[in-house]
Amino acid sequence: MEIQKFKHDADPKKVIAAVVRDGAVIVEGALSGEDLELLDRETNYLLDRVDNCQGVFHGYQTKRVGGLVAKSKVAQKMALDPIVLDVMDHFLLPNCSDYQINLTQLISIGPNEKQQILHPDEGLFPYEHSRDHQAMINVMWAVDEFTKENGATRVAPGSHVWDRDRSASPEEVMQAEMPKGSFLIYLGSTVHGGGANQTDKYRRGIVMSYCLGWLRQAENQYLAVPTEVARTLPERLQQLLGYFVHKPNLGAVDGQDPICLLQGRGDEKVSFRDFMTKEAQELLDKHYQEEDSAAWSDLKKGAA
Ligand SMILES: O=C(O)CCC(=O)C(=O)O
Ligand SMILES: [Fe+2]
Repeated sequence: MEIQKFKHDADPKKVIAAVVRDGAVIVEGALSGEDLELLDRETNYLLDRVDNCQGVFHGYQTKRVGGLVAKSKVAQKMALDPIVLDVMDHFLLPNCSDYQINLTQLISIGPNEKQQILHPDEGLFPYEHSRDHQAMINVMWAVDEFTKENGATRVAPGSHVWDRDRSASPEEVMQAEMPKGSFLIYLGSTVHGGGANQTDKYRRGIVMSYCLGWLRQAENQYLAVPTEVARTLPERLQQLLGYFVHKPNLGAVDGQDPICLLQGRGDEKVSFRDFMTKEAQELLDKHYQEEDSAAWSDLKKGAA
């Protein structure tokens, strides 16, 4: 099985269908030459200021930088890429009232780095869920061209539906070779890992990871992005950082949507409000209209 490739102006439905089938897809040509030049400078600046990671999983010849929404203008744009968000809507919205950024990470695999162990990223969340429910989805953006030689991400297409204890045989693993400015989308259940870098240059990639809105974020976005910076961002990006109430009742501050506080338009007096899903609101309305205790027990079942 190959990793299917699309251009950035492709029909999002076809991109989604490829992810449903293979658990991974490549989309090319998502950044302009100007964005790529700026990204090159932004990432080099950040990488000059960090040391190599220390660990077999993160690597010893690899550098990583987080908090990219605060640190890179181009990353702010990447996080809101329309095709990426179409894919997230499709896979994540059936199981949450909104999703959020899970983490942002610049990964620069240095010369002589060994290949990373193959893994699914969703192991981060210590709960077992059914295969038709995605907890997280990652997007690996190529800052440099990804080649077999420089450590293009290794992926086992189709592994998103394998039994969890099955491991990939060598012929089931492909490398996500792609020009810079492309991205690889892979599900949290898809088996993958960084490749070995056999060249004398770094391979820079940026992971933008998204997860269900009711999970704990791998990277604490409220601290990774200082409030002064978060305030200046587009509203959709503020919501993706986690400034929203997951319906009906997660993430509020004094009963209010945190985005109102971030944007400086909170209520003057404390005033709790409901953030019901449409279904829950209908049941509540029914209950209060009829004072019907059967509807109330339906609501409790629905929320369980
Ligand atoms: O750098 C890569 O290509 C993949 C890295 C990865 O999968 C990880 O660190 O979890
Ligand atoms: Fe990974």
